[in-house]
Amino acid sequence: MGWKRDTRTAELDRLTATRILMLDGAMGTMIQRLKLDEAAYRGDRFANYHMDIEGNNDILSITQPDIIRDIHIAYLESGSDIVGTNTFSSTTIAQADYDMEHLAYELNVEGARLAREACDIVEAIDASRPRYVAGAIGPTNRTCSISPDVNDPGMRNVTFDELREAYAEATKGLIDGGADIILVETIFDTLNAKAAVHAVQDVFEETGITLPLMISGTITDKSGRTLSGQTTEAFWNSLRHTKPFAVGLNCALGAEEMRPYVAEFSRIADTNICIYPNAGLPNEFGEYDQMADEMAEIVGGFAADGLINILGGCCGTTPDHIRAMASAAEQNSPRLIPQIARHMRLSGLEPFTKTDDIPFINVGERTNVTGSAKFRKLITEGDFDTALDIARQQVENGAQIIDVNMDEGMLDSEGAMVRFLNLAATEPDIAKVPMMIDSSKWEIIEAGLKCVQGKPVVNSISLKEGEQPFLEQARACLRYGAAVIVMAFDEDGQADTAARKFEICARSYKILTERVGFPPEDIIFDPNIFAVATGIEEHDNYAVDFIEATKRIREELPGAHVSGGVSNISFSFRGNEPVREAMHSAFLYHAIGVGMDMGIVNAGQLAIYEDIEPKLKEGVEDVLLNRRADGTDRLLGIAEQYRGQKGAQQEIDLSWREGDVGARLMHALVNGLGDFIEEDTEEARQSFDRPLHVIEGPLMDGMNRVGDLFGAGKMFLPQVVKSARVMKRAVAYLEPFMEEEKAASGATSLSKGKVLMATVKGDVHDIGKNIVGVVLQCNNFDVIDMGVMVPANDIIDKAVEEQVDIIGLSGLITPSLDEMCHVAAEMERRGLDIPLLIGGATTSKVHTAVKINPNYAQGQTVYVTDASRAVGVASNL
Ligand code: B12
Repeated sequence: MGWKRDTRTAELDRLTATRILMLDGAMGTMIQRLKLDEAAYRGDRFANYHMDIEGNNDILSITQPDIIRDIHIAYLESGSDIVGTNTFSSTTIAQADYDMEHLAYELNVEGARLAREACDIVEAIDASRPRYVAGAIGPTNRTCSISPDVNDPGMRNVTFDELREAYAEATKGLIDGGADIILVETIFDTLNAKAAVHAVQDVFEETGITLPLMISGTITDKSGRTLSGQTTEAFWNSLRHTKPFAVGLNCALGAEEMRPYVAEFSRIADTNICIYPNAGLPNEFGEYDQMADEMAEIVGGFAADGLINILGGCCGTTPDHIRAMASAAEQNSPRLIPQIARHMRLSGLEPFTKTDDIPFINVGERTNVTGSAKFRKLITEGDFDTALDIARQQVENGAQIIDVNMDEGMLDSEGAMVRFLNLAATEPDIAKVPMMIDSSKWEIIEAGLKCVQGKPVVNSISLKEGEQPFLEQARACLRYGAAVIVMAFDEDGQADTAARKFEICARSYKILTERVGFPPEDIIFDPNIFAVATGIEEHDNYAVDFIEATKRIREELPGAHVSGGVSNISFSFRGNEPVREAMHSAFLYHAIGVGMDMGIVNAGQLAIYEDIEPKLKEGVEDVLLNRRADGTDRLLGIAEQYRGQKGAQQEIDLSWREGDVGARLMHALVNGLGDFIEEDTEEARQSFDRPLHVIEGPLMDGMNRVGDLFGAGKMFLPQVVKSARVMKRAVAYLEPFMEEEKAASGATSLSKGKVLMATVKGDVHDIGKNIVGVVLQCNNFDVIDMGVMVPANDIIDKAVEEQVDIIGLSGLITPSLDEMCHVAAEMERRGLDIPLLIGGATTSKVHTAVKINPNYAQGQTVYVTDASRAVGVASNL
């Protein structure tokens, strides 16, 4: 049967379900082998061209079409199902190097046409299966997220719109030339890729021809990140809204080095996985010399482990490699596409997934010119460096998303938004978290969306101007790959009653999910937090209205989230910090209880719910919950006592110093108060036999209390960050005493062995791990501490390199349990047999025995409850 584009693409899904499909190998390598000279590149058409064009491989589609067609045929004959067009640099942007911008469209048409001809020739001989042309779109030689000028990190030499325009032209050419698939490849900057896919989707819409889309990123080195700094999962979160037919990796690494990232992709992506690594890493001469058999053996391992659906080669690979890899792949079934749990999955340089383990997301609010006078001053004065420090501090203090707002009448708000986001993109400490692009003007939001490579949140859109603009903006958010905050605002105004709030949110939800195709988990409603206790009776029920609406939204609009600007609630008490702090905490406690799971909060303006003085708490809750008619008057009366006091009441009230040392340590940890921590730790040390017992006694009790309050929504992440800092100070104070203990015990300094300690990937908790490290060191173990968020591969590489005797893994959040299983499986695969210690609050004896241990048959896996036991266990091993 003769294949046509639509029958071929229809067949693609069926084929990928039945076997691993083969892509081709390198085009550049094949061209280089021919050692073409300048004259050959020029051909007849460019014989008198005004500059040298040798090296412009894409021009060969015009000047030496036979060569390009023959290379495609050679790959097809060696087993490729899909060949990529010779169009890697066929954009106006990349062709500018040769003054050939005007040829971009033609290069794409010719590139696709030649590949199609080759496929048709091979299909004519063997029509049993279709052969596919993947229209290749390269990254261009410019990057949208990185400055070309070291002195000005905010500068860019290409914009999102310039890229989008160039990519749209390329896409049209590829489609007109007969491409069956569009392949956006070798992505080192995700923002470039977002521009590319945006353009591709625009062209699909314009032409009415929608082709399968393949996306291939490039992890530049063993840091496991793209050149623009994203991890594999962050990269995927940025692009998964484009629903590609396949996603994966190519170039930069050989198959061996690529393995951990392929495994990661395979785990997280609910689509086909496509990989085409280089033939090893380049040698001293920049050549690739991994032989076909060797490469086939490695990728055969990927196939056997069910990691891949589509396979090919990049730099250095040839038809021999494809033949060998095809026969290795043939013996295995394609990877089964996993079902991935539906969560809001945002990203900065790192992924951020809103799972049920995270009841509440703290959005940093200080980078908002309307909310922070200090930030506004810095921005209006053009002091962006100091303004960036504010963003950095917020992340350090526990903000999981940064809200950026530049809406100020006297400011070039769009310019300020672009500059700030471009600068923030180059600061890894800030850029690691997702951005929230906040403006009341759509133009400013859109300008911001063109600056972020991660998956951001738009704040906000609404039905205020009617359905048409709402639809357009929602569609744009979806195309840019953003989650979105929807205000409870419609043509009649901002909703104030619970019924109106819910009604508008429900209407918005219906439009978004049914007409726009917006994923419900990416919708966040803001049902408007208004000030209470204003003296106006109609305002008395505002907090209750919010809480009731929140409850209904979470119950009746599945997947959607609820957020709000918390400080509004206490507006009537401006200047009275203790009352405001109490109101915020109490409000959050009740709203989170019914499902509010995100909020713009000033972390400095929060009390610990449990610690609010009973009388104040009652007064505040009477008002918030509208429990009595005279609530406002009563609270005003109570508030008088606090007037003029600074916030964070506890810091001034020293009555907590009267308790015993255990109670004082508890109070200091729960409230994040460091002023007396050394003093109290010393007192505790004197009453315990050993310094370690202070850690495992009162200090652990304190942290567990923090954990309980946090888990119950009575403490918030920024407060836990403060507690952790105090805990670290207490532990640091005790360290020299533990060292002393070791010296006094007269123990020889003969090493008992080398232990590698790490907190696993995805987990930042390190207090426990650090303590275990210190305790082991004090007992004559050499400890190599790899820090937090350490990928399996790095742990194993280091263990092998340092020939350690034991690996100790720490993890405190549920996802770490899976990651520990993965580390164990990788240890097994890589032939290790040293003991593996497992510890940290969420780990358990049962989980270790049932889930981790079976992955590691060659070695022993031991669960350890606490630091003191670690020494005994390690010594026995
Ligand atoms: C402090 C803290 C934080 C700090 C961490 C600061 C830091 N640098 O470590 C911050 C604020 C950053 C934080 C963040 C988060 N946290 Co937290 N955090 C805690 C808290 C309150 C205390 C942890 C602690 O330090 N305990 C004290 C130490 C000494 O105990 P330990 O780690 O268990 O260590 C001892 C033993 O377990 C053992 N041990 C530990 N490791 C190892 C390793 C080996 C090899 C061995 C032998 C022994 C061993 O020895 C130690 C000493 O005896 C716990 C609550 C709790 N009860 O644990 C929550 C807790 C762990 N966090 C939790 C959560 C949900 C989070 C966040 C996801 C919150 C969010 N909304 O984003 C983020 C996670 C970010 C991430 N990707 O990791 C949850 C986890 C729930 C779950 N099952 O997933 C907990 C349980 C709180 C709760 N009840 O909800 N957190």
